[in-house]
Amino acid sequence: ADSYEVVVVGGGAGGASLSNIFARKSKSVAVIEPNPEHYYQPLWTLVGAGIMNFGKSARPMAAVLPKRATWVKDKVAEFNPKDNTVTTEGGKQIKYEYLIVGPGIQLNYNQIKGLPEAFETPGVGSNYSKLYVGKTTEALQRFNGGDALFTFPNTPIKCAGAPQKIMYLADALWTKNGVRSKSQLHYNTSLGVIFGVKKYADVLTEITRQRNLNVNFKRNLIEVKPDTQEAVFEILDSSETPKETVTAHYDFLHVVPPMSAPDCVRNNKDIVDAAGWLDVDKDTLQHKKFANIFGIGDCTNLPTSKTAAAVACQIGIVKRNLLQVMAGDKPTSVYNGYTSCPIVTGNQKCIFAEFDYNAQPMETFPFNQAKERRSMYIMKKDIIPYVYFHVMLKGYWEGPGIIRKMFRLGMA
Ligand code: FAD
Ligand code: UQ1
Repeated sequence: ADSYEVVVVGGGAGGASLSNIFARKSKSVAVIEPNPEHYYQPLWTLVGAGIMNFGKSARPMAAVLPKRATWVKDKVAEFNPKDNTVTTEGGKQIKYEYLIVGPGIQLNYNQIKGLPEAFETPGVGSNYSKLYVGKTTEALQRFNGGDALFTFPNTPIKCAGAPQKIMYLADALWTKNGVRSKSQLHYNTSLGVIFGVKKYADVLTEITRQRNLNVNFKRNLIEVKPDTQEAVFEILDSSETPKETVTAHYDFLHVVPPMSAPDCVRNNKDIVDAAGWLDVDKDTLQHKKFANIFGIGDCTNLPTSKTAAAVACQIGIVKRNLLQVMAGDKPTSVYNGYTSCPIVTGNQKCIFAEFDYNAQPMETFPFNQAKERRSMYIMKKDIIPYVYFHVMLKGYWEGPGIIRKMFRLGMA
């Protein structure tokens, strides 16, 4: 088998950044990544809304992975942590001394009955997949009034704000092109709150009231019937078995699918927790059973919201802790759970949520980030993507902690 000091699974936000760091710091690195392109997915909200071109979110994978690493263009099929190897779908065995696991999260669209067929019809889109984000754009444009539904599934997901961001952008677009007055917008979420942090939830609740956006809690999409343009929701707090359902008619439907860790992770009982996520220490990001394995990003069971902003902070923790482990020491860097969700709330407006493991706001800037601001929209649309591609992926950005400290010093 081919053998490397460090093997990185996934060339996404976490994997590409860490492989660039360890290409500089270790004897040999391999990255296992099947996709010829790398995507900055946070832009897909704006792509779906028709504000930005898809191409802006993509780079050739070869351009973001380090030259000094071996790119294995294949998919991990199986982890064999007791032998320090991984097996690929192409049948390769790859041996490692240290392993970084970052294959992201899996979209399980097929768990919703009728959905694959519904994507073949107009009016149905989903910003979460490169296959369906363009369908959102088309459906938003051709919408001519009626019922618009926006869903949030009954599983953990990446970027928990994205399912409602597209509703605010749809509201703004339809107001501009004159169809808003003949339409009803409904946000059907499996959760019992609009957002997990009270400070931002209060503002979002007020926004939905003012704009006449109807929010239904504990509603989980289980079936789409494209022939009759109907969506079936399970009522999660129903006391009956089986649970009661409601059927709603749609003219526009934005679907966020159920998600899980990728199959190669969740099917391996040695490396996951009871819920099927990669089982890592929430402080050090080291695997709980295998000391030479670290996890990063959406595939892990870190009890924080799954975002690229969280990954930015996790990069520094994995970097320092893995270097300590490679030197024979114990890992001592501790992750505070930092995550961020820039919630675009309309035409050039954004609430900039930032918080930690305790769901307490942890804001970077010396003003109230729960207020809708144009400056934070520019931050989300132009500045952070620039930082992501030019600084973070190269391994030189560990989140905005440094900016936050600068402001604190300046204010003191
Ligand atoms: P990813 O970046 O998804 O990378 C995973 C990589 O692993 C991929 O390249 C994939 O091809 C590869 N892979 C998959 N399976 C295998 C396998 N078996 N073997 C090898 N490689 C594999 N985050 C924010 O911070 N702010 C936002 O505003 C925001 N908005 C979002 C909006 C949308 C619509 C979406 C979809 C996401 C958004 N996110 C946002 C979330 C953000 O994109 C993710 O949290 C982030 O990309 C996670 O990084 P990752 O490295 O864990 O996974
Ligand atoms: C961030 O640092 C980051 O990494 C580049 C992201 O990922 C794409 C983000 O989405 C966010 C919000 C941050 C936080 C950045 C600042 C400037 C507060």
